[in-house]
Amino acid sequence: VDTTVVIVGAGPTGLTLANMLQHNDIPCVVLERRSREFVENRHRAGIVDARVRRMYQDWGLADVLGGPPDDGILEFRVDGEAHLVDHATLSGGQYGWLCPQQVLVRGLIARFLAGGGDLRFETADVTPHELTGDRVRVTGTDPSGVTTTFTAPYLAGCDGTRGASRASLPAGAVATYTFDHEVSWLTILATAPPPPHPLLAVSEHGYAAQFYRGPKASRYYLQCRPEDEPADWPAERVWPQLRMRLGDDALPDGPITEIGRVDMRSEVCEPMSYGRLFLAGDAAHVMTPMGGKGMNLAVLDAETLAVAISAAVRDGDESGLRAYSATCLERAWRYQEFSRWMLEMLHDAGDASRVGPFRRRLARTRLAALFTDSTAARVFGEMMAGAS
Ligand code: FAS
Repeated sequence: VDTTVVIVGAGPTGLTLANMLQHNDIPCVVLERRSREFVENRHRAGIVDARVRRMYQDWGLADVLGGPPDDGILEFRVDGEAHLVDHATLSGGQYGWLCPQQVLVRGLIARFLAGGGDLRFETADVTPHELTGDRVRVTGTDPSGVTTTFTAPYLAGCDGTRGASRASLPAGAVATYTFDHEVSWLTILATAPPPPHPLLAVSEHGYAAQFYRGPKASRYYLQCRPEDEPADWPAERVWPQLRMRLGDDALPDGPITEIGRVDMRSEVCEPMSYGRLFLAGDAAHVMTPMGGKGMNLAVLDAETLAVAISAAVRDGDESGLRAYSATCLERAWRYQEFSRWMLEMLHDAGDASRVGPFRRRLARTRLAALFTDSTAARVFGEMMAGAS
């Protein structure tokens, strides 16, 4: 199959890129190893920030966003005391969307297929070859066992951190920067009423949070020990802890539909391109869920790459492709710094045993500034809206 762009991975990044290329009449093929049913039910992110909402609108893709608008208000509960921060107003009226990741993925798939897009689920053993010639060659095997060869001038690696794209890079082609934040969370999905606003709670008992994940669903984060396993946390232990840390004895509960542990670690791969391969989204950088930026940062890479490939194909102008890595990395490091700033603030301000009294006071000072210092609050609002 000869095309213009081969995209590996049908997550938010690959599907956003595919829809944008389709919008610009640039042929592409998407190769996804999982089934449609699997990718459409992978619950992860929950908020599309204002910058990304505008991006989808600009590309005529606003209809892929399901769910209600985000009113832009976060509730910080510090030792049981509530502080509402209206980051939408602080950012000059920029509003995001409460769009769970699986809802966005469903919308992007439907839109791409409705436009006649070539999206091949359950493609096994995707293997990129010849990354540095004029054309890349990628092989993949369909469910009937037939192996197909795809050739194209451009290859987009949108297949996450453990995908085939990263694995196809020769040793030394990229440097990988990783960081262990030494924080672990239980990540819990439950059929329980979502909070009126995202709720982030700081207390001496450890961090906890609750987010919208649908009209009858909530996502909870509960700081735990790194050695804790989900099996150590049955419902009769989870709910009292959540009530205590969220400071709400009347917190409604419900069936826990998913529980896991996420160890907070970050990763950035430099550069984000090699020959004809362009890494995008989690294939190039991983963020913690703190600040809700991982998916938002990922799809901004897709837009940068769509614009760059379009200029190269239409006008022979490859300057965007040459600048792709630097453009995306500048943004990725800003998002990593914001997420780390927030993670430190909300964890060091809580459990004193973690970092000692001096850093605890620093974190408390950072939190207090968020509620009292208009400059600090505005900077926070701008980052919550998403930096371009
Ligand atoms: P993805 O990993 O989503 O998609 C990659 C795709 O490539 C997958 O469909 C995979 O099946 C496919 N693939 C992999 N290897 C392949 C191969 N060899 N061949 C073909 N296909 C292959 N972000 C937020 O903004 N807010 C949050 O609250 C949040 N919470 C999270 C909670 C958890 C538990 C996790 C794990 C992540 C969370 N994230 C959150 C981050 C997450 O949303 C990612 O940023 C987002 O999925 C990135 O999208 P993609 O880059 O498309 O990668």
